[in-house]
Amino acid sequence: MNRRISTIMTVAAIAVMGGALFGSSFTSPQIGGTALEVNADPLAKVASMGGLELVMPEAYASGPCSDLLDSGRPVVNFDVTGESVTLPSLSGDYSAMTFSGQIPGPTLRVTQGDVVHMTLTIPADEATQHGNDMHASQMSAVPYMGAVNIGETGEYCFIAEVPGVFKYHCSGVNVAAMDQHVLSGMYGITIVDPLDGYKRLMVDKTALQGGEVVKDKQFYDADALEFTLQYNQLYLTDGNYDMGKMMSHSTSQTVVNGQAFSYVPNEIHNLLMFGDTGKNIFVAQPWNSMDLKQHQSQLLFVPTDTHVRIFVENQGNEPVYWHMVGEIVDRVTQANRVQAQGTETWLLGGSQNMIVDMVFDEPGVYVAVNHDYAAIYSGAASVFVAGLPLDPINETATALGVVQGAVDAGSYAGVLGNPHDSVPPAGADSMSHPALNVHCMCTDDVANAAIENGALPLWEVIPAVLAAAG
Ligand SMILES: [Cu+2]
Repeated sequence: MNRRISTIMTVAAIAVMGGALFGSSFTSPQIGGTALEVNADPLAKVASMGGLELVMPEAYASGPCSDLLDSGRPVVNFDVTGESVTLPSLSGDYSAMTFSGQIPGPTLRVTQGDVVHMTLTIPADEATQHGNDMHASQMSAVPYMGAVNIGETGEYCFIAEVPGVFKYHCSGVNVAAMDQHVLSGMYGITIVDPLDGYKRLMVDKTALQGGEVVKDKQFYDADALEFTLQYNQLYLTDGNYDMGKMMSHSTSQTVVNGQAFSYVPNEIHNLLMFGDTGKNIFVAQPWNSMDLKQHQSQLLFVPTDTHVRIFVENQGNEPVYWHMVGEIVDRVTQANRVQAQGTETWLLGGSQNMIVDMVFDEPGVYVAVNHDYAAIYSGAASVFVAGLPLDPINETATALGVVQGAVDAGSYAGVLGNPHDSVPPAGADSMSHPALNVHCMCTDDVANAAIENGALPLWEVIPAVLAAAG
């Protein structure tokens, strides 16, 4: 049974129990009376728990791992840690909670039918227990889910039966403070690729034929250049999670892949465009400095006339009205079933996902937004540059002798790479990116691991290139 249904049944069971005790006069103030000897204000208790308090008979039972690991299906191991760390935000450093030192947590990618073997380790010096609720699974919350004790490792296994994008998130301390843990950064996605691969993409076009306008549908192979965008909110007061702001939906910052304005120009692009690090080329560039290293904002680069696939998840508390300024979304897919084609905007509620397929027709600068103005102005603006539209950069790149890489790639990713945290692990239908640069809302350890895996630390590479060019 799905664990959300199981939670609903828990609520139903409480209601039935209350009804039996109080008959038709059952009201919530009576629950708070002495008869049940529970918290005087159940709603306050639910609020302080961050959800419903479930009774966990065994802390993190092993689940069906013993059966599934030997089932003959492919097994994909997914090992994460639960770690509280300090990370930067627009309003200064804040107390973040992470899976494996990064926000979002690592992206898990499997093929439909694979067995996922998840382990969650809580380091001995961590301040709190954590859990992991993976929406790609279909298991009861009890007994397989629960808080993992400090200094211990929990595990569970499941078959990824349904293709698509699925959130995973910390379940707090047996649901207590779950809101704090998730909204402080403990979330990520599982991508379950369809067993028979992704569908080819049809794009509506017209053509002139003998003076008449006729339909001219364009088809693109399933292979695509892929990105992930995950939306959430930060609710902060003095660098700490503020539950009151969450309850009143008073967003402090809207984050995309863990950072407000994560994919906008920085001083590198200022320099390439204007020869001046201080001349901003976008309305909001809060992450300009090379000193910010992996936290410096970066741009997303794509060639034109290329199938682009974006895995989008709303991890947060507010709706996401997903729109690409300057383009039309050619297709929206959920669970490998097409939901829309040729749509301007698509709405994702909390814990909802989609796969966007689109082709950028013309060279230019496009902005993926949550078309809620409060969200745009608080961080949900992610800049895609399609093709090679920025002549000054082309000239600078030519002068530096690096333009050929961009021309070959059809995008500036051939010179600067794409931010590594926006690119999912490769699947069967993935096009490879020409290069990746190091960008993440993550610790230095995570950034260093990305460098070891070949991603470019632009805060070192660019000054070196410029110094070499004199
Ligand atoms: Cu947690």
